[in-house]
Amino acid sequence: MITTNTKTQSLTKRPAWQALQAHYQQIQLLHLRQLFADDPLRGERLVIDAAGIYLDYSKNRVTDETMRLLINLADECGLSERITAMFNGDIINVTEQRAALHTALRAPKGERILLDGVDVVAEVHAVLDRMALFSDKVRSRHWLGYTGKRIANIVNIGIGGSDLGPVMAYEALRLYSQRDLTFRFVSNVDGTDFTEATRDLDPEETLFIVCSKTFTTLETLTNARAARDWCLDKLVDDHAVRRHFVAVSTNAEEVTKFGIHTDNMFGFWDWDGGRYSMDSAIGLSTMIAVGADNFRAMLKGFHAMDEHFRTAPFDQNLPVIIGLLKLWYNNFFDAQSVAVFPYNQYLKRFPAYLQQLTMESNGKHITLDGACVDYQTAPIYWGEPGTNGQHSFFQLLHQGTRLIPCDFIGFFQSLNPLGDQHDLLMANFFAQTEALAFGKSQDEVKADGTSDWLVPHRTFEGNRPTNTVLVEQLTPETLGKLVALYEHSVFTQGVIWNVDSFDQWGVELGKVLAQKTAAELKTADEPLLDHDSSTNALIRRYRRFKSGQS
Ligand code: G6Q
Repeated sequence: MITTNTKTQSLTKRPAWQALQAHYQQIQLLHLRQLFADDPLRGERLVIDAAGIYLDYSKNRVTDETMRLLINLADECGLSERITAMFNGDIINVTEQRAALHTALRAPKGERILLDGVDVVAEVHAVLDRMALFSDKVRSRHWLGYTGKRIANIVNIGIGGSDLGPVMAYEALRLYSQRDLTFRFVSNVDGTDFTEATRDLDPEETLFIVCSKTFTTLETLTNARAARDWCLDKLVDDHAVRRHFVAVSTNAEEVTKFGIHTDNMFGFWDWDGGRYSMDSAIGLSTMIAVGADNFRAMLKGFHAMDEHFRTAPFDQNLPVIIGLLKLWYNNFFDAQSVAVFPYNQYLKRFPAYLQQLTMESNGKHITLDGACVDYQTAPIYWGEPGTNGQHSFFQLLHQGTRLIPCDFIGFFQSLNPLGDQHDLLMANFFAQTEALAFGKSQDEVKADGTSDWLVPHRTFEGNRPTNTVLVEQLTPETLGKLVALYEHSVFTQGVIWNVDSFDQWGVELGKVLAQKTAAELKTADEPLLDHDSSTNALIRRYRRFKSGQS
């Protein structure tokens, strides 16, 4: 167990960190053109081909020495021990005094992981089996609504970790989904979200999955109540709730209070954080969409990446290398953000999913020892599917003033072959990383016959680092691998930054902050406001507008 009373050496004082700093001074200006010219096999050497994923990291501003020093840093920070601790279910989520055992969610049946003497893998599979029975019923149209009509629409209500994973997975695996079922996702407390999601649905044919680990989250409970009213408006009888609502939660008491019978509840565990839960019962909508077999294939993919992460030497370890490279730019080149570009339309929600995974996990400035960091932690993650981004913000990547390391994710095979469109997509995919790395020199621009005054504008300095991640095809299994790849790269970084990657006190703060203000907005009497003058004035103005006095 990692406790807060063992002081670890400050990261920036570690010999490996200082060696990296000295090394950075030497190579910071080294150009990728030079690195490739010096080593004609670089593009075949700086690659990892493992677990069905091909990573080419040769277009990074690193030498063999950089990689050696980065791995030294991981070693010095005890990454191996921390990986073992995570897989063993040790209390690595120190501030919440919990294990972070999401890897148990995809452990194969029969494997045993004991937590407080209980085999959690057996529990996981018991829930998976119940989910499979339920989703089979819905998919075979045997789950009937209260009036006897077949359920045709599934609406997932949840937010944050109880929404982003399910939405991303549904979009990613849409090709594998049952097309005669409609899926919608409601997260925002803005009434527009619920209203638009249900506008064309018939309550008699609609099933709500209320996903909330705590079952106390304001947005989700508010939307769930709106859903119940919407349903009962037509179905009238309270008993209808049983046919039209299921819950995914760890809080049976609150689920019952809401009126959902625990027979219709699918559980998970406090050792599974929200943003690490898309492969738990939180993925019920995914399972209904793609079926239990595909869901299990996704778990198999997760598990394959878990095993790779657990066992591969660091220099051949995909999550470790990706994590270390991002850290290299973040902490030594002072890069502020990381961009992720899936060249696959089905992965359009993948960057949003990664934003939560990376920024909620490592957006921390206090170490496990309770000290304030003197280095940067999580960068800002963002992205869009290619090729769309090329026609907007890629300009900044190519010629702006900021260094933005990027991950390009592509697939050999299209799921929707259409003429030569996949070749065109991939041509762009390859061309972008090439252009970012090598740019176009002044001489090359001049040689094109460009007028002198225009030459600086048309010159691309290059040396913009990218990773290329190539996968055969987007399948449930490869999706599981990709998600686990990023989960573990986030963990790798969290270990080095020495932060708790599994708590989220900032999110908790948000959950209580609005409660007080909500009461002040609602009350009929003029409330006594004790915020700052700006917030007080804004609240008064809103109240005046509401009461028609503006
Ligand atoms: C995830 C976070 C957060 C959480 C949501 C929803 O790791 O804890 O995003 O998932 O706030 O919480 P509930 O599932 O409890 O409603």
